[in-house]
Amino acid sequence: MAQAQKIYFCGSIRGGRDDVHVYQRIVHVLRTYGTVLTEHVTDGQLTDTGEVSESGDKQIHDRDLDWLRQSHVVVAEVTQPSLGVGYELGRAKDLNKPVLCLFRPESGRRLSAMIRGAADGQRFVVLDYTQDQVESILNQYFSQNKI
Ligand code: 6K6
Repeated sequence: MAQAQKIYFCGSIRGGRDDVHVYQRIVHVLRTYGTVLTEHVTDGQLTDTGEVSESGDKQIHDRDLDWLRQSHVVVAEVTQPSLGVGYELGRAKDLNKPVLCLFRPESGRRLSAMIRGAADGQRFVVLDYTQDQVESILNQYFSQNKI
């Protein structure tokens, strides 16, 4: 797979940072498939206030949307509910980007109907998984989808 492929990874920041270790594991695998534009989402120093940032919110929003437009594929960890991730997924769907959403039912949560209900099994895919399946699920997705 070409390293030139640009991957936009989404994960909760102000929605809560409990799953940052899962984001790190996912992004570690994604790096083998291309360039991850949003590595900052895995920053272990970043709290749910986003205090590490010196950028204003408008700059964050505009830069992220620019990256989203440039991306070839969007991968989102959606277990921890996040307004920002939901917004990114809606924009990605409108841009007709290939989207993979990953949800862990073992969290005890139920995924929003607006995300699960958006799945079409092709362009917008929602998969339930456990952490030990990260590698196999991503390998399968990227080998089946010639993005
Ligand atoms: C600096 C270093 C790390 O984070 C920052 C500043 N904050 C953000 N920087 C970049 N992207 C952000 C930031 N805050 C939210 N986002 C985007 O929204 C990310 O792409 C995430 O996928 C998503 C998280 O949204 P919230 O609502 O959980 O914050």
